[in-house]
Amino acid sequence: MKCGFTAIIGRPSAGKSTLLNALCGEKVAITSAVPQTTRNAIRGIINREAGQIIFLDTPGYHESDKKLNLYLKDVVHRSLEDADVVLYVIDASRSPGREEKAVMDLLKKSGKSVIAVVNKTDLETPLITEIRGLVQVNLAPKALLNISAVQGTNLEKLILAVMDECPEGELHYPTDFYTDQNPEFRISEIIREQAISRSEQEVPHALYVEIADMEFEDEEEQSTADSATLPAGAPTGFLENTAADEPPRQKRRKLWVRAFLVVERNSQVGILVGHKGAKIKAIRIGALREMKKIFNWKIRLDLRVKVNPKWRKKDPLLKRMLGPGE
Ligand SMILES: Nc1nc2c(ncn2[C@@H]2O[C@H](COP(=O)(O)OP(=O)(O)O)[C@@H](O)[C@H]2O)c(=O)[nH]1
Ligand SMILES: [Mg+2]
Repeated sequence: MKCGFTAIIGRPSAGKSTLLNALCGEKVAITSAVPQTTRNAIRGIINREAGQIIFLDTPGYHESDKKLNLYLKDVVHRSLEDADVVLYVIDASRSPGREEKAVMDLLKKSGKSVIAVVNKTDLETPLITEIRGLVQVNLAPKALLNISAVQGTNLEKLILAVMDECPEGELHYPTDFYTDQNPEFRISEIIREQAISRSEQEVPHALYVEIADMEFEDEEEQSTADSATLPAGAPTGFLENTAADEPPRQKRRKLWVRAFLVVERNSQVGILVGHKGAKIKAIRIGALREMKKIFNWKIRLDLRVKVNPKWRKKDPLLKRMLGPGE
C-alpha cells in the first residue's frame, strides 16, 4: 500500500482549504474570501484502493515580519518538512509576480516531489498559459494540472498523481477516517468561519475562538458530567457525521458548548455583537447549522465576545494555538 503526507502549499486565497475539503468530500478546513484565515496545519485524509494520502492544509505563504505571520510561516515550514509530497496550488485569477516566485523558490529548496495545480480554471482567466510556463521552468513538477476546487474538475487525476509520489508503507489511519482533528478544534474553527464571514475590515484577523467548556449529556438519561466530559484532545477522526447509521430518536447525545469570540479591542466587541445582538445571534445560528452537518449530536451553543488586548503579540498564546515558533 501507498501512504504519504502531502503538504498543500500556496499563496493566501489560492484555494488550498477549498481544495482540501473537495478532496476529502467533507468540510475539514474553513474557507473564506478573506485571505489568511487558515492558521494551523489541518489534516484531511483520503483513501483509495492504492493507499492513503494525508493532506496537510497550511496557512497561505506570504512574506511579512509580524509576529502572527512569522508563526504562520513556521507552520508552513514544519508542514513542508513533514511532507513526503507537496501539492502546490496556484491561483489562475491572480498575476503570479514576486510572491509566487518566492513560493516556488521555497519548494525547490525543500527538494520534495511537487505536484502543481493551477486552480480556479473555471474562471477561464487569460493567465493560465503564463502560469503553467512559469511553473514548468522554475519547478519542473512531477505533474502540472489545471483544476477547479469549486467545480471538482480533475481532482481524481490529482489524487492519482499525488498517490504515485507517495512512499510504500502501512496506513496511518483507519480507512474510514477523513480527519484527525478533535471535535473541540473543529467546533472552534466553524465558529471562527461564521464570525469571519459576518465581519469585515480588521476583525477577521483580530479574532480567535476559545472553547471554555464542552460537556456531553444524554437527552433522556442524564449522565454525570464527569463521565460524559470529552477528554481534551480526544483522538477522533470522527465518523460522527454518519447520521443515517444511528437509530432514530434514541438518546441522541447532547453536547453543550460554551465559547468565546476573542478580539483585540473593545470597538471590535460591538461589531461582533451587532445591533441588539443580531450579529452574534447570526454567528451562533450559522455555526450550529454547520455543526449539524458534521456531528450527530444535539448541540447547544452559548457564545459570547471578550477582549484579549494585543493577543497577536503574545508568544505563549500563539504557541498554544499554532505550536512552537521559530
Ligand atoms: N472560482 C473559484 N473560486 C475558488 C476556487 N477555489 C477556491 N475559490 C475561492 O477562493 C477563495 C479562497 O479560498 P480558500 O480555500 O479559503 O483559500 P486558501 O487561503 O488558499 O485556503 C474563496 O472565496 C473560495 O471560494 C475555484 O476552484 N474556483
Ligand atoms: Mg486556507
